[in-house]
Amino acid sequence: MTTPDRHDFPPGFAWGCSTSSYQIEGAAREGGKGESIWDRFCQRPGAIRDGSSGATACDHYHRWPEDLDLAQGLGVDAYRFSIAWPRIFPDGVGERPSAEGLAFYSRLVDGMLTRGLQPWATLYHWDLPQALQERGGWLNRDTMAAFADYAHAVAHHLGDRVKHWITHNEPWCTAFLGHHEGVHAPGLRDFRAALQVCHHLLVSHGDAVAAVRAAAPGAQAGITLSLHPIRAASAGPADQAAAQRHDGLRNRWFLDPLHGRGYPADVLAALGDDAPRVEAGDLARIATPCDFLGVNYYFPETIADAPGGEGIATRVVPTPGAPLTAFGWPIVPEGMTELLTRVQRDYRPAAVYLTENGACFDDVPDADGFVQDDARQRFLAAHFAAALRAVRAGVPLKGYFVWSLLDNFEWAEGYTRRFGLTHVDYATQRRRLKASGEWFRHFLRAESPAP
Ligand code: IFM
Repeated sequence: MTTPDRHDFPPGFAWGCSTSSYQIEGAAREGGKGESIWDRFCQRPGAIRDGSSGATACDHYHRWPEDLDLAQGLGVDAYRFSIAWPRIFPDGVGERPSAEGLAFYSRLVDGMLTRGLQPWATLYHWDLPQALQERGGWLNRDTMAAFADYAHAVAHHLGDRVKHWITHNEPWCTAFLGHHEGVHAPGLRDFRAALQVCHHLLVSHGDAVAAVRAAAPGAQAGITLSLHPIRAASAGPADQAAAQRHDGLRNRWFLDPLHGRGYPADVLAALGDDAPRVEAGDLARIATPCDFLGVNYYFPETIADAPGGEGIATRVVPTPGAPLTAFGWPIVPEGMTELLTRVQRDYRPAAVYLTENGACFDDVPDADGFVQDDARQRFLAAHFAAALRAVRAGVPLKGYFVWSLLDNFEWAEGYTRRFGLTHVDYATQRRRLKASGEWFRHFLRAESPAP
């Protein structure tokens, strides 16, 4: 497979990199910020692999000019970041948004624009104000209204400069990792609750799209889903049916209602009494037309039947023949092409952006602090080629954001997993572009044929 050149992609194709507030900002209690569910969850013994938290993270709250310089130095067109809701409404709701919180993001956005970076703002990348969690969090329908108010407030203040808005990042993770598996904040283990949360997230997405459009006419709005190609572990009927169920809850549970089809009937049947309570008008709100679909692609899942298992009774088994990242995720670039062409065939979204793709490897800095991460470079090159194949197959793919600009706080894994194009020495906060970052820079400048 030859590595594509930037010029192989259509004119105007947006290249970018992504981050999120809790994973990089730090300054957990500065600038008037309220407590988030992640601030609280990290205090739970055993919740985070290395016992750490995002309290300091990459100290981006103070070092953002240097970080935006790094993004500019890469030569990306766009920078995807997220806004910490508790910086804007420390208690989740309120008469007025925090002037200090808005001023921080206003400076950040101005910093992007002066560096020629198109700002892409995500409204919810998992840091719910703890005050709202005390009132039931995403299980409480009032949180949907609070989210719409928050979305309106930030779009009102930043919408003159931010033209691309993402409502939720990976609602599957919020719902199921946070409320069923209990490995993400708020750490609940209740399948039925997770499904209800998921429904509220989707309704709140539609409401937030409307709020953003009302506050910032002409803005483009969409949602980012973590999607996975699903393969059955065997040709046997039980595994085939399990794969169908798993695809139902992982992918179609989101894609179908967002595209006006309601929840998939086969999944509703599999869920039985666990299915969420849906009120009149909810499905229409979820189906609020979007300007684009954001897709985060990391890996496919191979699925076996798990009779008597929790939830929809499926289990993920190793994907045959696939090498693994340091996180144990199978490396399958062709899965990206398969996923994108499937989304296009089945849903025909107006535009698609890969809002995250990247990989974690065991980076080892040399004596000079430089990381020669050839594996990440190969990973990216292969996935860029897979994206190009999707474009050539007719997918309206308009951009690709690499996860991530910086090594950062990887949720339950703490600082043990590094996804950055830039190495961060957390003791000194020194940043240093990795070999993969240098390769990406060459690719973006189309300076020389990529190896
Ligand atoms: O770090 C996360 C990000 O917050 C959401 N998408 C997946 C990334 C890697 O796990």
